[in-house]
Parts: sequence; structure tokens; C-alpha cells
Amino acid sequence: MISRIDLRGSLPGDLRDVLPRADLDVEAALEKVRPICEDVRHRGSAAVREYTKTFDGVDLESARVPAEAIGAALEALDPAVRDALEESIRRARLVHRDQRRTDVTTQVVPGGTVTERWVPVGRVGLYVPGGRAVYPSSVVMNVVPAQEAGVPSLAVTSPPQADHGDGRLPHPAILAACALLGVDEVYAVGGAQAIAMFAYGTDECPRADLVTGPGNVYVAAAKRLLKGVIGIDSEAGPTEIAILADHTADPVHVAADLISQAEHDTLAAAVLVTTAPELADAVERELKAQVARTRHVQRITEALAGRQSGIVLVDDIDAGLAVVDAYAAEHLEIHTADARQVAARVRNAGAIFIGTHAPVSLGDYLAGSNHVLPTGGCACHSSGLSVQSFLRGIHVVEYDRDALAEATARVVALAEAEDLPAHGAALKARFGWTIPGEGR
Ligand code: HSO
Ligand code: ZN
Repeated sequence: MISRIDLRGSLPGDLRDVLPRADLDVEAALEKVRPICEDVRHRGSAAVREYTKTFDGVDLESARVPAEAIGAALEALDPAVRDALEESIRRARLVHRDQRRTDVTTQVVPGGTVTERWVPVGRVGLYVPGGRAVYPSSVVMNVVPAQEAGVPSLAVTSPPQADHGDGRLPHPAILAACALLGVDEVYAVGGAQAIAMFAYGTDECPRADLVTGPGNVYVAAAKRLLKGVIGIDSEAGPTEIAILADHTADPVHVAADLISQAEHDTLAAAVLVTTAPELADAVERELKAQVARTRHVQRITEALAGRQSGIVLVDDIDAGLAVVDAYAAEHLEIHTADARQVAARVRNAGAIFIGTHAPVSLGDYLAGSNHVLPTGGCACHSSGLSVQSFLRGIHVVEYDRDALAEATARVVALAEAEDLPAHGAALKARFGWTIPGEGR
């Protein structure tokens, strides 16, 4: 059901060569989405409407979801789900509010300061997937940091669901989550055309400065293609869970957590890295037993059996840490003795979950942490979504005459070294074309 990679003895030079990982062919999808994006750029909402008809089977006169439909979705929401979403929002706000930045002014020299001023992005488009993945929780994870950052204009888009509600709107749970968060600008558009709509704007939807949120491979391709025209968070591939465990781990919990993320997608990755072969055997037995009892047996079985999943055997925790760092998982659970100390030594992960009482599923919904995290090894250079993702730090430079005079000789020297004398002249012009202190 799940393959094994035995790295006991010695570790290979580049661990990434031997570790399991899905290859997601975003490049191939690029050629498909290019004409769609171009079309939306030139024909705007008419093109968006046509692609929605083609790909989602829904013909919408207007892509904008009416306010009444958003309110009605909240009215119809199961009270238990409403309560859970409200608590999820409350906890996420607590964490993200603490991420807010204050402006910092540094006195560089007497009379010379640089202030870093944190300014929210003006308008953000948030993409929420539909189809197999209907995630009201992702609405929370995108909207809360944007709101806490102070983004003044915020729109959500999600593909219409032909087989839900009236068959023309995004999933009702997504609309209800928008209502709970106070988001009233919602569009029933998915796929590459949604990213292009935000990037170029249409007569219905003003262009946005930044688009965030996960999506399928076409959404990822459109983000790659339009990056620059619009800011993006990350391309977001299939979900990954890695678990670093020793002989103290409970195989029932380990197996349940591997299965929980395998449930997302046949391409989802579940990787166990362990020092204990007997745990590996017990987890395999548990996987078989537990998968048989879940709802999405086929999908999970395929994900666990896929080349992106596996059980990696290592000699000791140091080797295990080397492996999980090389893998740079979206989610990493630590099930070892001294889990907190082991976790403190991890360098690469989107989010780390310590010990048996912090499963990834808690983070997916209710821990307060963000679940939009770097996948595909990108955790070695990127972080998950946060307030910071929606802010820009603008340097504000203020020097008085004396401070500028004192800097002039060095600016002129560096400008000459770069063969850019006009740069130096810009300073000398303020001092009668001289370098203060040096004469003409
Ligand atoms: N594990 C997913 C997020 C999610 N799980 C949403 C359930 N719903 C990526 O972090
Ligand atoms: Zn999940």
C-alpha cells in the first residue's frame, strides 16, 4: 500500500533525489491557460462568461454573486458548522492580529532617518477552489490575514457549482463563510479565467494587485503566467504531510494523520520518517485497517500508494531531521520523545505540529495557525500565508542638508565606480556642484 525507502547506513549526498515527491506538470498546463488569459485580457467579462459556460457548465449573465444569495447561504448554514467557523475565525484572528507590523524609524546618522512604513496591498483577489475541494476553511485562512493587514478592498472568487444550491453559485458553505467574515464582493468564477479576471480586471471586477489562495494545476499555471501583472502568494500544489517519529509514537495516531491529508487528493503526499522499523510495520497495519473504514477509500489508497508517499527508515533522529529538512514538507508532525526540542531543530517546513495532541487536522481548521502553506519543497524558501503576505514595507528616507552634505563624497565615489556620474551630480547640484568639504 505504501512504499519504503531504507536510508539506514548512510544518507545519500542529495537527499532530494531519493525522497518521494509528486511531479506536478505546471509547464504543460501553461500552454492551455495562455489563450484563456489573453482572451480575458482582451474581451473581459464576455470571455469570463464563455469559459465559465465551457468549464463549469453554467451560463451566468453576471459573475458577481448577489448580496441576498450570500446572506441566504448563511441563514441556511448548519448551526454546528456555523459555530465551528465562528470559532475558527476567532482563533485565526488572535494569531494573525499579533502578526501586524508597526512602522520602525531608524536614525542612521544625525539628521538622517529611514522609516519602514507598512502599507497594506490596495486590492486583493482571493481564490477559493470548488469541485472536489470545497473548503470554507480556506476562505477563513485567506480572508483573516488580509483583513488583519488592513487590506481595504477584498474580493473572493470561487467556481459555480452546477450541482449545489441553485446550480449557478459557488458552494453555499463558501458563501456562508464570506458572510461570516463580512465579505460581500464575491464572484462565481473559477480556474485560469478567475486569475486573469483579477489580473486584468473586467467591467464587472476591478483589477486586483494581488491574488492568493490555492487551486488546481490550471490555477497554478495562470498564477505563474500572470505573476508580475498581478502579485501571487504561491502556486500551491497538492497537500503534503510528513511525520518524524520514533519508537514512542502511537501508530494509530500516525496512520490516522497520514490518512487525513491523503484524503485531499490522489496526488496528496503522506511521508513517514522513522527511526523505528517496528513502528513502520505497525503504521502499515494501521493504514490498511483505517483506510478500509474511511469514506474516500479509493482516493486515499491511490495517494498512499503513489510515488509521492512513503515510509523512510533512518538510523537516528539526526538523520531523520536531515531527511525532513531536505523534504521541506508543507506540514510536519513530530512524534518523538522530546518532541519540542526536536521540532526546534527543524529548519524547513510550512508548519510544524508538536506531539500527539497537535494533528494537522487541528491546524487545518481550528488551531489558529494558517493552512495556506508552501508545498512541493518551497518551504525551504517561503512561508505560509500571513498578515505579512498582504503588506509592503515601504522605506521612507528623510535626510537634512547637513546629513546629505556628509554623504556626498561617498555617493560620488560609488557613482564613479559604477560609471554613473549623473548619480553623483544629483547630490553635487545641491551644493553648488561641489562635494561639500572638498571644494570644487
Ligand atoms: N490541509 C489543507 C487545508 C485543508 N484541509 C482545508 C481541510 N480543509 C492544506 O493545508
Ligand atoms: Zn487538510
